[in-house]
Amino acid sequence: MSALIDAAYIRRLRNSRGEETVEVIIETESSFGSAIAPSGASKGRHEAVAFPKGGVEEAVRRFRKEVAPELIGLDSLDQWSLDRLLMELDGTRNFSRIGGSVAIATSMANLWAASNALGLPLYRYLGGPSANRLPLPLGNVIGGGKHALWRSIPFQEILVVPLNPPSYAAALSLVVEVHREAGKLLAKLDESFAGGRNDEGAWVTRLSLTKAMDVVKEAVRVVEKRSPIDVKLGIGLDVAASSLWVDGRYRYEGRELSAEEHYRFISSLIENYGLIYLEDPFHEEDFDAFSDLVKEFRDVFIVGDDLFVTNIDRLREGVKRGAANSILVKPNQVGTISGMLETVRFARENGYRIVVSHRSGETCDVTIAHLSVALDAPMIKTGIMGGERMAKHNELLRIEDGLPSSRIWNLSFK
Ligand code: 2PG
Ligand code: MG
Repeated sequence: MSALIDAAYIRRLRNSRGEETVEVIIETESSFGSAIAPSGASKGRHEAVAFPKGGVEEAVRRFRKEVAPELIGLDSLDQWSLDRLLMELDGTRNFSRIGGSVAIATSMANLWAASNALGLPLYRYLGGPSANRLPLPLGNVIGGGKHALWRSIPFQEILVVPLNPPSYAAALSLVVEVHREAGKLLAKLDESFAGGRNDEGAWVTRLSLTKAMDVVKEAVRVVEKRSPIDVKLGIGLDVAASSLWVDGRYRYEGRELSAEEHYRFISSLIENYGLIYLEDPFHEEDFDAFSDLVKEFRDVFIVGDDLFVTNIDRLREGVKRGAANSILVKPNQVGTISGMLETVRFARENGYRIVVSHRSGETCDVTIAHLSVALDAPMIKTGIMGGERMAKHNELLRIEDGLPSSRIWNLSFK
């Protein structure tokens, strides 16, 4: 069986921040697939470059002139060869010539075309017969850092995740309730609060970081107590610490902390708030701090995002140095589905946990919802509120609905 590609198109669209991005459409003799590239705001230094010099216009021009003609006649079912071709056509280490956005949109569009050619949902095509387990939704309730245009908390995301929900539908309803409850509390405690939300639909606030964390903790308590089922919710943080690291110090809330002082503050937060998830607590070159934290808090998800950028070489370094125990998987950081799969396989072999993630600039593209099931990831980080975030949740509800014997991850034994 084959599904030869007979056409490939590109068009310019916009993401949830109103920035330009690209959609790629692949047609085979018997099917069709399309995908839109997401975009980050707090990008890792080592991730694929989104667009070449010359921006979206140049990326589109290169796709039409150099990429599309080469795709014609390729077998869509051979994802590996298509991704290799994209790398060869680009010829750089970080997709700086054709642009990571063009690469990932092409790679994902092909994955859809291939699944459609076989009449399978994407999660089944990629994950095989055993892909029947839903991830837990990890979403940000209050946000700041580079995702808030106006002043908010210095850390990027205060997150919440149900640990033992009976279904994705129940899990989603819990995180939505926590978000709503936190909004009500902010309205009481923060005089300047007017319901403002950031790039990912998380609330913005002028409260201090720890006050904002208290709000989330209280919202969790209220929702747990009210819930008719016995369910536990965990709290997490994406510190996005690279954006706080300036001239050898962590600078936030008027303080200038040395690496050691910041480390101590992070450990105190884990202890005081019972955090179960910590993403990028240190800047992207400090592998040693990530490895110290794992030694101290083995059961906590210590997650590398900017640290690993879904890149196998960065992860190799991490494994060698014992840095982190989990990896955030964002396909556009590496630029191809095959590159992502290679990193995920290596992560698994080395006992790292997988968390599939959106970017702050998103569209209603739902590819990552399918990837999270195909990869059997324990969590998907895709925000809570906003149409582009809800698109992923709704797709996971559809997947759950279509699975006669679906299960969902349970992390309550931690
Ligand atoms: C992150 C992401 C998504 P961005 O840091 O984890 O929440 O943000 O896409 O801006 O890199
Ligand atoms: Mg992050």
